[in-house]
Amino acid sequence: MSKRTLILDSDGGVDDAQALILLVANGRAPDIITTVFGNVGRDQATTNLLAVTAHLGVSIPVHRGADRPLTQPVIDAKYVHGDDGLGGAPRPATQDDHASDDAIGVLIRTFKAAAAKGEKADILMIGPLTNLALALRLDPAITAGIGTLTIMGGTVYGRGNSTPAAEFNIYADPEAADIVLTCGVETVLVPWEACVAHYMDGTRVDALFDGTAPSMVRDFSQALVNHYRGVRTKHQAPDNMLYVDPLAAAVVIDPSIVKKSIRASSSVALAPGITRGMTLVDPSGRLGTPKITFVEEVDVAKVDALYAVSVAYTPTKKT
Ligand SMILES: [Ca+2]
Repeated sequence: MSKRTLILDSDGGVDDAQALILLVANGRAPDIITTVFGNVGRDQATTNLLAVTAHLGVSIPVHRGADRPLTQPVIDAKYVHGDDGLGGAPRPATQDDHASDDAIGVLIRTFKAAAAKGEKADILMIGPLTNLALALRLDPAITAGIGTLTIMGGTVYGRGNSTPAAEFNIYADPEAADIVLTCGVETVLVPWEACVAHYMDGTRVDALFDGTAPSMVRDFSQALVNHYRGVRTKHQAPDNMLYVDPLAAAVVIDPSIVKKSIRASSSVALAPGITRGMTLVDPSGRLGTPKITFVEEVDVAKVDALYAVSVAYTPTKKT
């Protein structure tokens, strides 16, 4: 059975780059990439993802999407990802140009084409949820062509990172997130607390890279992870590599890694104040929105194994 079409929607940060490498190295390369503002601006995110595909020796069409949220001002996370979004990691000598400025149209056409054939396309979203929200607003019927929507974002126990209550990808565009989380498709959310709970400690990261033959992908990955470790230790966090976006990518590659999750109705707090951008988790279903899956625990040894494969990846051909 052929795999479903996979779309990767990304804001081009350090862990986005690692997620894309993880997908390609483990046989689940996205067919289409759409970009969005977030960790850095939309255009920088686009450049970054094209840099990653160049390092990987693959050609994947990259379509530029939203450069701002639906209603609020743009925020970024350069304090984590660096001014270039990739922590200054080495760039390829050459890279492809982006395929179009019509990510929203691409999403709509891809899901409609899938639905017309009685099929579905999967989407992994690892940035703010603006592109899919815009697509759903323009054509709500696209839900018929959406298979599994996997998201890195939100919280399950109410503990955020951008604010005490809100995780970055949701906080960056709460109105968009509310549209997406309540649209009624099969949704698997990998929340911030799961990202904090699943990591590789710094000693093991060093051992992994030391034990892997040097290559462009290995060296690029090492620069990414070491940048992130540096940001963490500068802020007195433990020296370890939180997976974050690669954790959501791992769930797409192997859904069986999920060991514990909650099914719950959800909605996003939109009111100004300390709860803005918080994902409400309602297992009782009284909220009335469609239930989605909040991941709590994964088999981290399996994620480690997928990550080791990604670090050792060498391009087999230039397509
Ligand atoms: Ca991201």
